[in-house]
Amino acid sequence: MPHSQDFDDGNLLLDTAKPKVKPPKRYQVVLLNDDYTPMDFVVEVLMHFFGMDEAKANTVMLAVHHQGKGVCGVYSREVAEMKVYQVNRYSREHKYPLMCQLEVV
Ligand code: TYC
Repeated sequence: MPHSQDFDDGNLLLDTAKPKVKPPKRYQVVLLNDDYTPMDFVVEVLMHFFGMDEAKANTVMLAVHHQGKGVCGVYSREVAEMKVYQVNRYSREHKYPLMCQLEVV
C-alpha cells in the first residue's frame, strides 16, 4: 500500500513563481462638460461612438453635465485612443468644443 508521502511532488516552485505577464492596463474614455455643446449632440456622440441606446446616452450626458466629466467606456489602449481621436475630430468638424480624453485605470 503506497504511503501518501510517496506522491508528494512539492509545489514550492508553483507557489513562489511570480507571474511573468501582467494583465494589460485598461483605458477609460472620459467625456468633459462644457457650456456650448448642445445636449442632443452629446447624446448623438454617445450613441454613435460608444454604442449606447438613447436612454443610457441621456443618463451619461446628464451625469457629465452635472459632475463635469464622466466615463463613456473602458477599452484597450488602441481602441481608447481611436475613440478619443474620432470623437474630438467629429466635435471639431461640427464646431463644438466637446472634448474627451484618456485616463489609465
Ligand atoms: N453643458 C452642456 C449644455 O448645457 C451639455 C453638455 C453635456 C456638454 C455633456 C458637454 O460632455 C458634455 N448645453
